[in-house]
Amino acid sequence: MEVKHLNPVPTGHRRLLKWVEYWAGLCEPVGVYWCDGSSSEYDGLMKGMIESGLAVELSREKHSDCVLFRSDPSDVARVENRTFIASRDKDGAGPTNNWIDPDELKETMRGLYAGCMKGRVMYVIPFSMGPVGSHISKIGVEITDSAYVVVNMHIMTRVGGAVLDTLGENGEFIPCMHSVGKPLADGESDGGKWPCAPLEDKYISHFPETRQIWSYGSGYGGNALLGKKCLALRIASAQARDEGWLAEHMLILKITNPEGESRYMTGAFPSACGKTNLAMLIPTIPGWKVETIGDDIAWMKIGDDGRLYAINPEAGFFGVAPGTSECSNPNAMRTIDSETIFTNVALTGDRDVWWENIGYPPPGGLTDWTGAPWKEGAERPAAHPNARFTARARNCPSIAPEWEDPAGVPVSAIIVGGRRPSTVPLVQEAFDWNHGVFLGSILGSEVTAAALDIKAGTVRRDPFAMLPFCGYNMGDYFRHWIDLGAAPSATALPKIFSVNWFRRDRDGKWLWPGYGENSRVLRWIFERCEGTGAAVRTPIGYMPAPGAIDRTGLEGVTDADMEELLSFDADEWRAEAESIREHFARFGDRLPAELRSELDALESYLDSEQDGSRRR
Ligand code: O2Y
Ligand code: MN
Repeated sequence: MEVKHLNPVPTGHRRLLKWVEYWAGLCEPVGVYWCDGSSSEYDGLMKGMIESGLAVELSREKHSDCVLFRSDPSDVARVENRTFIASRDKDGAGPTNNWIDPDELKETMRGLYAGCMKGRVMYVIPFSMGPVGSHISKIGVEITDSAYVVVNMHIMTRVGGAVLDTLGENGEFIPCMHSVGKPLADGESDGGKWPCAPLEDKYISHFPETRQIWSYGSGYGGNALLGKKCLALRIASAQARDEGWLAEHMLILKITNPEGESRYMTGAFPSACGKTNLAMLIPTIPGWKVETIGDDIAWMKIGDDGRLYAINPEAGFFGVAPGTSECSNPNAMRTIDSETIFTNVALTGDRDVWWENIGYPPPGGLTDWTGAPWKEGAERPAAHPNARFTARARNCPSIAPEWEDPAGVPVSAIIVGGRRPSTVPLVQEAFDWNHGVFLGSILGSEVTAAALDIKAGTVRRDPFAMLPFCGYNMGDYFRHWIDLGAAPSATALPKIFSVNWFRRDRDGKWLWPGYGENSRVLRWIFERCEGTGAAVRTPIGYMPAPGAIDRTGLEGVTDADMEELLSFDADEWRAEAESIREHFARFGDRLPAELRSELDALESYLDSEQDGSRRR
């Protein structure tokens, strides 16, 4: 079938053209539109969506160039149980991923894709993850039938002509296929309704060996903006393993001391641990400054000087709105003042946005995220708990000037942190690289929701916060981290730290205030990298020596609190070691011996502590 192009074809890249023609033939769109990433393209698509009723333009006085979308109630988040890693061999995906045979999956999905774009435009989005032309960046091309996806990709990635120029006639790109899975009959329109397919037809599929992404049925976030979790984490993690670098679910921040010396740190945190807040933190300690390089993903490569260099592959933030406030994250509040797409937040009578914990009470006349009138005291929240803002990194007041440096920034410290009410101290430094990998591999948060049918107090392990994002066997992922540490070229690797902002006392009270006060911990990490911070050796790592965490001006944290925050309880760690052994057992013989040795060393210390001989 002849493909109808709605605008001039901007590339002579034969493989790309053949790929687009193949999908156009199968999906039967009304035509193919090549995206150029321009502001006129963005404005035109947005205007169309506002006119069709899919989007609401917000008041220009409150939020300039901002819109609100409301998704279908069945399409509000990443769908982990419909996310697949289709490697040839089931062990390639490992015990933590959903696996389907790639041939079988492709057959099923081709059936779904056949005619799925009837009545819709097929958009082709050439995009770069990372600054265009950086040796760490990668190019992707997303096909989608969603204009919502196009405008979000404009913000989250670098789209357009410069990408095609870099690609040339034969360059490598990662093909990303997406459809909302809702064909239109003749004369039918969406009528302002969010198009998507039922849950059982949604597929977020990854083929790591052939570096392909096929997504069907969802128009939301990580399921549909394929540069983010699908490419920059699941596919990139497999590429990184093969090419000797790291694709990680980590923020990147820059911290500068009063003398003007700067260090860069990356941080892995599972969801709901305040990762975006930390990336945009305003320090409470005088003279210190934190700037943002990225809030979600870091790609890291060893440089010629043996250090690890990181880039943020993204160009925007897809942040959770509920909980974001002037108190929790003033920099995010400024970032979303303009050029922002809100999804599933509540709308005020004067076309402003509102969400739970925004820092002020709900004004009257609210419309909730489903489009229904909403009153204070209602059982359902006004904003969906996973409501999002898509905002430009360049609008963030704390963005570092070098955030787009193609060379990346040299990383001094890698931080891992979960949500642990007990056991894990406020901060600890790994003894060495392998011990740091061990700390990353056991990262997790305590589960409180009884609804999940999990015993309260159970730790849900989320190694390096990569559980939903590792595109291959997690045992091999651990191996890759260990091997990278042993690479002859890796002569000046970062130190690795574990943090826990979420310790509680026996009465359930938070022991640490968090937010801007976390700068006190970052300061200690900074000083450890400089070789100045005082530390004591404990069986679980180096911890701040008494007084080494600057508490000047910090109210509400007593000496006793500090002691508890930095304590090591052998009984708690005995239970922890048992739980780690169970966690490690999942990976069978793919678990690196080095990690087993780390656990053995911890357990042998705990045993000797019982008989008084103290071995570690
Ligand atoms: O629900 C979604 O589709 C988005 S999930 C997300 C978005 C931004 C940053 N991180 C995440 C995540 O789940 O880690
Ligand atoms: Mn994330």
